[in-house]
Amino acid sequence: MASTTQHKALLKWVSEIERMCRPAHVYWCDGTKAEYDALIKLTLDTGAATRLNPDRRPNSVLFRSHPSDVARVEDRTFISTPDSEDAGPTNNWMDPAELKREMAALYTGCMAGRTLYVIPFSMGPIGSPIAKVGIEITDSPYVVVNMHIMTRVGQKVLDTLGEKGEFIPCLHSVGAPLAPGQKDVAWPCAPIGQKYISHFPDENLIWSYGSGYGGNALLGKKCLALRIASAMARREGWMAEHMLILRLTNPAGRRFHIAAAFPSACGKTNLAMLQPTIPGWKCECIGDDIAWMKIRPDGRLHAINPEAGFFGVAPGTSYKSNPMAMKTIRANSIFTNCVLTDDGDIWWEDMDVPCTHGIDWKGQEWTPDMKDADGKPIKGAHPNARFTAPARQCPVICPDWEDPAGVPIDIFVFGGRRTHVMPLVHQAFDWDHGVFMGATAASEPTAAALDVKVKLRYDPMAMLPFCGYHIGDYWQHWFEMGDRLGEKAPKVFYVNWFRKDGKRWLWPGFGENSRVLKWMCERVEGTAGARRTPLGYMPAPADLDTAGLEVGAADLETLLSVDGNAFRDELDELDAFLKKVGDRLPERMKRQVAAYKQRLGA
Ligand code: OXD
Ligand code: MN
Repeated sequence: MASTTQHKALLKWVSEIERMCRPAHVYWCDGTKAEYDALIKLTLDTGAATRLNPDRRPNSVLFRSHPSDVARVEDRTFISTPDSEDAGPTNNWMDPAELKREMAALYTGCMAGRTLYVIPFSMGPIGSPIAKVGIEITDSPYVVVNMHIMTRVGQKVLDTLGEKGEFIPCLHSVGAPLAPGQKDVAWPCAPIGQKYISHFPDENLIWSYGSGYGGNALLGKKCLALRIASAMARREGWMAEHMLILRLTNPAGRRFHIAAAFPSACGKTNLAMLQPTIPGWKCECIGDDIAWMKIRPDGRLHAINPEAGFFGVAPGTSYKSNPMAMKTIRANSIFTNCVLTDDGDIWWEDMDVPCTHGIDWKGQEWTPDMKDADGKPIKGAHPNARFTAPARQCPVICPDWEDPAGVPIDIFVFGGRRTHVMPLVHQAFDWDHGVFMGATAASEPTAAALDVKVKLRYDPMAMLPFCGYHIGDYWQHWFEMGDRLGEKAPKVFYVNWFRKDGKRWLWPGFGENSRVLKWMCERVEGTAGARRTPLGYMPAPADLDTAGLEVGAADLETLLSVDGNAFRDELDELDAFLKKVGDRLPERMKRQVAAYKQRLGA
């Protein structure tokens, strides 16, 4: 399609990029179903995608990525501010002029033989006071179809933009130009050293090159909705967080809105679609990954989900762990790096259904008994295999999930994956303590990032790979938001669903997590008991609703107690982490650390 906009700055930017990238064609996306269908057909015709059996998985396809392009590349992700100090110690920094020079050289002619797609998209319901418009330019049809699901794409966005509206330019190329007559490969991408996921927060600009996968390429998600948005949010006085949003309704009909931050692949999608096991409680999903929150005239913090779909980690998703996700992906979905079964459906590890033979994510014949040279089982699906599915297909999507005004947040939850030490749940004494809890959240690494080799990584507010500016300034922003919210600030909690004793899980997780959420809601109402510990308020076993729960008393005691020695042993690591923040470590954070050490008797 040709352009239908009169927005001069947008037309100028697109023609500049066209001159630099030299595509064979330019196509403006209109966001229609016909366009989606035509692009899916194109990927099927070129062999990039496989159509799944329509009787098993209607209107759905499977892609296999290149084995070098399977996850976000944190080593190749840059926050490029004029002053290196402003990117802070948790981001890779490059000088903007130098980075642009290097990348422009790569971008020059990089779309030869390909189509340049212009994708107008809205993060957030179109017209919401919290929403933002982005324009992604990409040479990947895979990106276009995924953006159709993950964001609101099309003419309506251009109409909202008018002739002068503000947009965030997002440039993406897979970095694989085609010479005349050269046949394309199924998953074009550039070698790892040529991949760049670059952000210029001072200009609200994103340049991504060389990868076609997930957060590296669907630029509305991590790049815009977290890295660029977090920097904008600080400037403009709101919050862009790596948080799911859910509504919990108690038997009396009172609603609680919870926003929860966990590092990638720690069960956010499962929690977002939780099915409570306790009678009378109802849970509805608003978002599974990102929350944009503003203080509204009622003085409370209101959240929207800027996305329109789920880009979820597939392995581990099953009718047991997340029945609502399984129902969401029954049709109209895109799968990446899953097993193709003999009956033309998809499969992955821990799906809880048998698969005796299929084609694995690398396109090879696969059976579950296959072993690698070291005798380890060969996985059929990549651990970071994904599904992309429209949020509206989720059976428990909240009727208000697209309310432009958002929902008022009562509770913030932080957490991570820790098989030892960290108890099931604790509550912050106050807002500043909650900021400290979020800032020092830690997790064992997962498969969502390629290049994380440490045993335990501190992941402040689950934003370590996503905060678009100095982490010390980010914490200061959190403290200041608390000052503005005062008594209306959400109450802050910390959870860990992942405690183990040897190979045995101490806590059953999934739907049973509703018991922990119930305690939180009762704390907000002031009806549940708690004991004071060095970590914060914690439920005694009797404070938690354990009716019908199959967890032994000894395990519950372990889950709900604090091993002071274990926490004291971690203080050196904590100090080393905080030291890296340098002189932008807020005074209020220092006070929290001192108070924490005193409570531990260290
Ligand atoms: C994601 C991630 O894809 O956090 O949501 O990596
Ligand atoms: Mn995420």
